Amino acid sequence: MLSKYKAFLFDLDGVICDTAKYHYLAWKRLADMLDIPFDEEANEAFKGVSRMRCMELLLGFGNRTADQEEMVRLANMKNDWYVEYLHEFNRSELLPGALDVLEECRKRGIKTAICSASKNAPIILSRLEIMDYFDAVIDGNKTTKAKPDPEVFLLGAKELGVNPTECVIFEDALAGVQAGKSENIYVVGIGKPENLPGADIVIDDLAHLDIDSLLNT
Ligand code: B16
Ligand code: MG
Repeated sequence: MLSKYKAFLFDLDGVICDTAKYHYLAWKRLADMLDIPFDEEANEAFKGVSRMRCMELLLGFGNRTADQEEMVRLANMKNDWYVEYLHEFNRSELLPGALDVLEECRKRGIKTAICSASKNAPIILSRLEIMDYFDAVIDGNKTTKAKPDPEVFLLGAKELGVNPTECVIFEDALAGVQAGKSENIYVVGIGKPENLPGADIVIDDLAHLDIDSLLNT
């Protein structure tokens, strides 16, 4: 392989699979319990954001505050519901093109890592039966700083044994795009260009990825 890119770093939720609706159901259940207004539009702000930051945002929507202990209790409640919903999760939740790109990486010898904020990444990968497609999994259990800090991507590159600039990041959240660009890493945004300023290219989903032209960039 002659390309300067040796490894692909994938965000999980919103790039490989669609967990957003399950996060939404669990946050909505908590919001209803607390009598805080919350809808799918408000849920957009939670994408790519850590669990405790989502908790702060939710309380903010209701002009509420809570001490740290109470916030952890409520966030744990939400997570228990979310994990319960994940029992329904299966390969049908893979986003278009995800499996094809992962298989192509294996064929071409491109290293792969998951670089996600989610502490539930191992459960999700196992439910999707795609664990074997990744050489490294960096998730919310291994990081101390949330995106837009680049920690998760730098750890991914390190675990794969490549330089960060030899990687391509695939990311659906603005904070993830900013994290990658702060280290001068090539970022493919997944979603709408207007939501992902700074990404090197933006495509609707991985089904629209042209690997040959990316590797020749
Ligand atoms: P958990 P990503 C993120 O995953 C989700 O987009 C975000 O909505 C969620 O709050 C965060 O993981 C934490 O997830 O509560 O499971 O630890 O997009 O970085 O793969
Ligand atoms: Mg994401």
